[in-house]
Amino acid sequence: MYRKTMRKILVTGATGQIGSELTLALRDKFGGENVVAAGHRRPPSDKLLNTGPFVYLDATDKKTLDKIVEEYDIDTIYHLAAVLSVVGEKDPQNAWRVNMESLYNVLEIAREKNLTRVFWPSSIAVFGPETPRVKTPQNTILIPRTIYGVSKAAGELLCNYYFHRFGVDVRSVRYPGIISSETPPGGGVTDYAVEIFYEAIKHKRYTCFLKADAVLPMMYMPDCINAALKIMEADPSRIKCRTSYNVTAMSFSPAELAAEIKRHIPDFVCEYKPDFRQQIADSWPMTIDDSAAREDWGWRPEYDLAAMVKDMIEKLSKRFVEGRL
Ligand code: AKB
Repeated sequence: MYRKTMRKILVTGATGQIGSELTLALRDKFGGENVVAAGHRRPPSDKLLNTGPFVYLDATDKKTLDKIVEEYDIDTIYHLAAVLSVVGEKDPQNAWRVNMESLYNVLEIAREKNLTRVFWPSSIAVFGPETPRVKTPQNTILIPRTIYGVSKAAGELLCNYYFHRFGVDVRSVRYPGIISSETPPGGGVTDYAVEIFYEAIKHKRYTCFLKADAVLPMMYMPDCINAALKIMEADPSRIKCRTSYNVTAMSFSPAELAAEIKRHIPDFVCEYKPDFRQQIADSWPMTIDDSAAREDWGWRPEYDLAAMVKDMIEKLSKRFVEGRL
């Protein structure tokens, strides 16, 4: 069993939106000392520092990555460090370098040291304007228009190659936009769906950078974490797709999200001033077919739009009242 043979986990990008919560979930499950958090761009939270080891790591630096894997006897890596879609377009050369070099380093170390397992998130950004936008299939056209999407599509092929050529047990899901209350996202198109909550609670107003009817696939953080844990626990025979699995939980437009928030904050007003980010949203799917993930390893999300909004507002309102927002 994976759990019994598992010794130590390394999480790169542990101070980011997903990493900050996934690291804590892994520490709960496997013990704080067994989960090493690595980051370098954002400062680690007290919670991250107080619940287990923290190391400074730029995952494009293979020597340091290698040293950490040796020192902590790591056998499983969750490689989350990445430059996202909007930030990536500001400096495409850097986004390609960071995203590809870090993934290559992780896969090479997994091959050289015979690591047990690697998790690497892909994204709906692998799709492009030629892809069917409704119920986007698992196997379809991947011609992304952002450098982030290009690096994710190339990364999927690299993971598939390392599995078939070297037997590296790397597993991946294509995350949609992730909504969370703990750590803000780091520069993507779907960031609006987090910003809107902070502004609604603090100022009762939000100006959205996407059009009112720009529907995108989304997921709440508990489901995002569950997807990573579940695919990593599945028996290898159940992972039939070695590029990356489509996963989704809900799809909504900014107007639908604003209407749901208004049910909790009646005087909330949302305005729309679409900018260059709308063009990226237009190239991404509206809804996703994730039946392969459901059939192969039992993927099933728990949160829909109403449940997610209720939970976000409860959590952020509490922080606002306590002066911590
Ligand atoms: C982004 O908007 O860039 C990310 C993503 C969908 O991967 N949240």
